[in-house]
Amino acid sequence: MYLAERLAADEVIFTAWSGVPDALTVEIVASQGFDAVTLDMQHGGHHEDSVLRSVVPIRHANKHAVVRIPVGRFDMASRALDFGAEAVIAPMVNSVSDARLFAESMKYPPLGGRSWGPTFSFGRLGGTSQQAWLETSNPQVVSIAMIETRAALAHLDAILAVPGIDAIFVGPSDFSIAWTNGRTINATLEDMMEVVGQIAARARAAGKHAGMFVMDPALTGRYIDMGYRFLALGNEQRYVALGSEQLLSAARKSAEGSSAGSVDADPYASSGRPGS
Ligand code: 3PY
Ligand code: MG
Repeated sequence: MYLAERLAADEVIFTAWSGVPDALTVEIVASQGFDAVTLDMQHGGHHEDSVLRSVVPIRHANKHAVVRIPVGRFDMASRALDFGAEAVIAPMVNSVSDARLFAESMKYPPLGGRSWGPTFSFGRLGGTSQQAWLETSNPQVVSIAMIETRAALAHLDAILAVPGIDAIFVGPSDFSIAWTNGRTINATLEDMMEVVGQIAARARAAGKHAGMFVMDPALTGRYIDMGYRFLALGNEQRYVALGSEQLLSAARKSAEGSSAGSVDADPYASSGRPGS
């Protein structure tokens, strides 16, 4: 089933977030319990070549491949689709004109201006004939515009009304900076929850999907109740940190009182991890 069909059925989709530009790492991420994997070209290390290669293990794991392009790089949106992505997330869509350019790169005519050439995606997504591909691609690819500034909020209804924009996705870190006029970076800021809820409600009222980057997994239920369905969790750094912490603390706990006597404590327990 395509991601577009699952969103249309109002399913909750959990996407992993990958910033390590390496198909072998993406293979490991894709084999976890997520529904989709998002390859991040904006703040993550993914680039054209790593996206081209990383879609393979994602498809092999029967997951949906999603790509977040860098700001304004709508040419990469078409390329991500040609590589086999089912959805593209465009950051900082702050105006109707940004939204139009994005939609233009995602959809074939007459809806948009996407150029023909599904060189890799045809095989990777089970294309049958060129004619069928032309007829089914537009509804099957999902254009996701990020709402993460006050300008985007001011133009939200007009952005949602752009034909070819299928969903919005809130970037809560950038949005918190905007919401507090540059004073705070806090993706879970309680003060912005009401407007975050209104964004999802307006998207749904316009017949579009809503997505959210979930920084605190305990907020997941609240976001779902607001109407968010496409939910992004973590990145490789976080998966490794959480998994290592769980393994090591279980091992240390079991080692206490063993014949080894005491074991070294977490070396970073008091000083914090490098880079954190
Ligand atoms: C943000 O929170 O600003 C994001 O872009 C999340 O990916
Ligand atoms: Mg952002």
